[in-house]
Amino acid sequence: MKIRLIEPISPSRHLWSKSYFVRLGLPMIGAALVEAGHDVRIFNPQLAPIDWADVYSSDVVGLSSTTSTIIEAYRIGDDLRRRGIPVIIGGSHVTFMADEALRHADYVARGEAGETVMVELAEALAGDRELGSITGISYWGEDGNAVHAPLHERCEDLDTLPFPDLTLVDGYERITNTPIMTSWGCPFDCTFCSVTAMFGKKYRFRSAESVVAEIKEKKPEKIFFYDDNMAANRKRLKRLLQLMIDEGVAVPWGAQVRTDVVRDPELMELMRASNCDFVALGLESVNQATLDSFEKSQTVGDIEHAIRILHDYGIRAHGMFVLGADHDTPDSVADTVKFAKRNKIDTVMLNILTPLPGTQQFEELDREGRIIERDWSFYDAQHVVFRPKQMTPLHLLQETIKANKRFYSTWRPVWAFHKWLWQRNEVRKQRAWDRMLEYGWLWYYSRTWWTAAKNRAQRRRLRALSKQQPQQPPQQKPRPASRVCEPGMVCEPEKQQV
Ligand code: B12
Ligand code: SF4
Repeated sequence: MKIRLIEPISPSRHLWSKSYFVRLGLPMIGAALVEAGHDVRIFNPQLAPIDWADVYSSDVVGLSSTTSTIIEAYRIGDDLRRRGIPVIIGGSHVTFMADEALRHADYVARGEAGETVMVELAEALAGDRELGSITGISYWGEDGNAVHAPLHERCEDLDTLPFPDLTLVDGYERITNTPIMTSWGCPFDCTFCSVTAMFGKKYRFRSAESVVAEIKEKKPEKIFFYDDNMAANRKRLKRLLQLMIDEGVAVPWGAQVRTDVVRDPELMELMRASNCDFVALGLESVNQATLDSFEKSQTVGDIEHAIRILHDYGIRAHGMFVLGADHDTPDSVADTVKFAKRNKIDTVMLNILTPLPGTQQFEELDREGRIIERDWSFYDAQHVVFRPKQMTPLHLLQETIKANKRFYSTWRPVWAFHKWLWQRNEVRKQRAWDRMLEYGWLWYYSRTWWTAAKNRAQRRRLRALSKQQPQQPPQQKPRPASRVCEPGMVCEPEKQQV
């Protein structure tokens, strides 16, 4: 069967517009489909343009999406269905918004196990299987009602999953930082994060042997481990890093970790020895009350300590912050940048708090009537979609843009250029070049944010909203029972307008 898979991108310019990172869901699904004998190509417009002539002649198209890309996925889904091509959408957004997604697709894949769902759907479309036998899928039943099959069981042994096949993605040669995922789920439960709702609180990880086999197969120059919390089990991470060193595949790598990673000197030594280049830290806030409200199990002291130790080991720290929580005041945003500069955090990502479907945060803000934006394309952590408690939405937006400008000041790319110019060591020279491009883009992005029509429109809207009195939260109504609302999942709000 001719199957095409598409990862749509956000409709307008955003923080990640210049990056070549693909999510691994489609390459993994693609690998499973090829194994089952299908003809597969994957498109991600960030890497290469979509070959529409090819897509329009396929037997079925699979779309993968997050909340900020879902509007584009729906647009593509509507177009394909008008042409009579069956469409299935999967990913973290539709897992929690299946009824909404069914208005733009024939099938919706909820939860994990996309690789099994897609292979089984292809069998069903070929007439070799009953649709009703597929778990984790939603579709329109013959009586015109939505059918939500129970979720597929969580994969207990990640070693049984196929290695994501990046070569199926058009333009994959542009991927310089090879993505590899070694674990799913996270034992923490931060209120704003949808990872645990999607992949569970149980930390599941692949064997070190399986990961090293994938590295050997892909022969990367650099690796970005996509794990949400790479060091949630330190013992297994130590085994993996040791094996990477022993097998001679310890290329420069980066990963997302928590600040607690620095508590283990043996692990830090192994990270250095295995060429850990940078870590992305979920720092979230420099306001302790906010950290506590996020249930982050982390103190401001932990953050300062972690940055110091990482730098001692020669590892760059990328700090990811979330701004606009109920305990944040207008000063909190500026304080974050001061803190980041004082502690010499190498790069920062200043995210505006974004209530994502599936999270406790979404539930709460929706219940309190504080969600002010229902266009999902604004749910990219660079726009304000809710009414903050201690400042106006416009204030939060403007302060965040200003803070970005303050952090990514002109001297950063200039300094990196200077280092590149005078550096004689080839590896360091390349690093300085990469830094210059990164800082240059973030400098440019933070200064031209307002020039995008979409962003100007949001500023106008927020300005108008900021003049209005906050509305009283609506009377709480019990949620209607819905078959799609399963344990750990949030039901769709009734008033969704997509
Ligand atoms: C790598 C990553 C990134 C990369 C690349 C992302 C990209 N190209 O979009 C970067 C760093 C650029 C990034 C940026 C952002 N990210 Co991100 N990211 C991830 C991360 C850590 C891994 C993604 C991945 O490969 N997962 C592994 C694969 C296997 O999972 P998957 O793609 O979901 O696929 C599974 C199922 O969903 C299903 N499936 C998926 N698609 C399909 C399609 C079909 C047809 C079928 C049948 C099944 C199916 O099958 C797979 C399992 O078998 C995830 C967290 C996570 N654990 O997934 C967050 C995550 C996807 N990101 C998230 C967010 C919020 C963002 C940002 C908005 C945040 C920000 N602060 O900037 C931006 C948005 C960027 C954009 N594209 O607009 C959220 C999305 C939640 C949501 N509801 O949308 C996640 C889930 C993390 C979280 N905190 O909750 N991200
Ligand atoms: S923010 Fe990080 S630590 Fe918290 S639940 Fe999500 S993945 Fe886990």
